[in-house]
Amino acid sequence: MIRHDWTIAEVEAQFARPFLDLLFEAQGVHRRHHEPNTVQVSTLLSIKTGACPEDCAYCPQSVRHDTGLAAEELMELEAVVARARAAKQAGATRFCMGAAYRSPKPKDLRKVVAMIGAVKELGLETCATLGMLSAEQAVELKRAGLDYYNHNIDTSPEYYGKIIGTRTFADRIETLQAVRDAGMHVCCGGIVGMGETRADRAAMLATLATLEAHPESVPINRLVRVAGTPLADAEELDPLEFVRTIAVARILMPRSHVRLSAGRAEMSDELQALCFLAGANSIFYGEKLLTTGNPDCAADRRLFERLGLVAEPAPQTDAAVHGAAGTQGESALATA
Ligand code: SAM
Ligand code: DTB
Ligand code: SF4
Repeated sequence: MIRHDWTIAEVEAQFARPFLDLLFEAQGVHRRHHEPNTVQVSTLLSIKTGACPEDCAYCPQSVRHDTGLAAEELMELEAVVARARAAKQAGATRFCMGAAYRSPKPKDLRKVVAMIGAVKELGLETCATLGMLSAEQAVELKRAGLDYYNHNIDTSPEYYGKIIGTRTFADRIETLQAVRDAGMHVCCGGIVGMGETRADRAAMLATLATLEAHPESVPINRLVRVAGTPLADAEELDPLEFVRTIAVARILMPRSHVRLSAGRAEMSDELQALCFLAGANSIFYGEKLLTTGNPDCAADRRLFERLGLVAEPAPQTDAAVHGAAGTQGESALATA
């Protein structure tokens, strides 16, 4: 049964269970709703980097934090397509384009619309994360063929104000609603390890699990502590608490893809294996996230081989059906 009425107390009770009970149930839920041993593979590209006017305390791209990051203008279409083609060749099935915007300007959105069309032509699923959207902008992106829009709530409503001052939690929910109303898949999750309490982690997951429809994709990021950001010296989260967060997300949102997202570069194979056991079934693949490091492709190929994991095939898209620039079956990661 898929529930949308989880109370925060119930979610906290999930977090408090004995670790093995929690993992056993999460893995059971996972197997009832998903192919076991199969992981969805997405590649990220920062199409516009740095100089962001927002003040998100975790983010190396905020203009307010001196992280030594070089700002870059919106990339040209051809360069984006080349990166998408390489991602497909390496085995990704979804290509996520990220831009350091508060919200996209009309001129920029037109360029992103062209990128979405071109990436889709390659037979890849498309995802974008461009900040806040109006209802009209969401419709424009849907028309362009965008499959997923990523917009995270990041943390609990209560802790949110400690992390971000330039836009509210309610703003985030409004954008998510616009994405839903436009008919796109929602990718929405958060970050743990920002000094929040377990109650905050529970409230964040309860917020996602009580949305009218669960996000199809739920990225759980472990904070990447970047020098120069206010969270550079945040205390490291207990790795087993991170695994618990994944497990609770899996139990609350059985049909969603739960993505083991930022922070993998600092995780052992053993910790990642526990995250998969807890129900994670998606990763970011490629040596860079947006501006920080991620395991390289060879390391992830070894990880998949060690664990007997295979990449989830892309759903049949029109482009794939018509054979447009398709390289089905030639990916560097074995597919299910
Ligand atoms: N500017 C847009 C926005 O914030 O909606 C899109 C890009 S933004 C970088 C996308 C997400 O990356 C953020 O919502 C946050 O969850 C995640 N993120 C950013 N910096 C991070 C870090 N240092 N560690 C973990 N996740 C991070
Ligand atoms: C998400 O939840 N995590 C990704 C993606 N959505 C856009 C971003 C992680 C960024 C980590 C810090 C960086 O590389 O700049
Ligand atoms: Fe800007 Fe997004 Fe980074 Fe916040 S998370 S500073 S909105 S790029």
